[in-house]
Amino acid sequence: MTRENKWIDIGEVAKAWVVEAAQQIKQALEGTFNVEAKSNPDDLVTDVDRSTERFFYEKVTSHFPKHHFLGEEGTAEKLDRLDGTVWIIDPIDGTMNFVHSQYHFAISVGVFHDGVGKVGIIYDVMNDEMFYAVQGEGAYVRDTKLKTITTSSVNESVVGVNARWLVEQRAPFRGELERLVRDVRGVRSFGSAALELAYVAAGRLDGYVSLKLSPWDYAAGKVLLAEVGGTITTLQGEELSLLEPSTLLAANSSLHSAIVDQYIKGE
Ligand code: 2AM
Ligand code: CA
Ligand code: CA
Ligand code: CA
Repeated sequence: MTRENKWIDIGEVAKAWVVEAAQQIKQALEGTFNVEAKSNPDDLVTDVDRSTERFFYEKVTSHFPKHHFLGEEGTAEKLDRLDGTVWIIDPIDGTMNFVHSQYHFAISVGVFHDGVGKVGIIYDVMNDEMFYAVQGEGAYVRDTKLKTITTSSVNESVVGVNARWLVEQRAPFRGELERLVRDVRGVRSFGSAALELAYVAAGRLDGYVSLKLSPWDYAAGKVLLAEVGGTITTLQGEELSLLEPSTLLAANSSLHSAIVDQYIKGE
């Protein structure tokens, strides 16, 4: 049987793996696990991040030997191109929440083909909330189809932003972000970039800003946002690389252009 859109089938397989990985993560939370700092004391990794990434790596390479794999914990070799099918996976997004709250963290899985987003899955493990999209087929939360996101002005918007960026003297765009944070209706900080992107797609946040994210943080969110008319780029409005870290701005289209034009590029 050939399906018109093979990405629907790949998406179903990926969702089943995500549910299986989530069960293993919940089991791990009942025992003890090792926590280490990576680049700095706030940058945590646990055994569970690594074993979950390995679980996906083994699933992808055994079921789809021609596909490529990019994950935060470096299970696969470094990838320098997006040709063919690439799985971009963050096994646990929001590791600090995982360690400190045992709540509000996600598995993020994006599948891209020749650089085009095909499948996006963001799964809030403890809340059992699955955000899911296949290119051209719409985006869903659980079984509910997400609507096209509505536009909003800056002063009627609630935006996700990490407060740390505003007190970091050397942070780029600090002054611009300070002005934005003053002007918006409210700011929120959930500690999981993937969930914040899912919330923008679901209309729970109007926008999300970060000064440094990597492809695994936003790959799945990019696929979700494309299905609901959201815009996701660097903070300066450029296309995201999917291979290198960058700044990030995701929002409804009018808020996105207002932030780029009036705050980042400056009037
Ligand atoms: P992580 O939990 O997978 O590391 C926290 O504000 C958000 O930023 C999380 O989604 C976190 O992903 C992400 N992040 C990206 N780079 C980070 C870093 N160097 N240190 C901490 N969080 C980082
Ligand atoms: Ca991390
Ligand atoms: Ca992450
Ligand atoms: Ca992670």
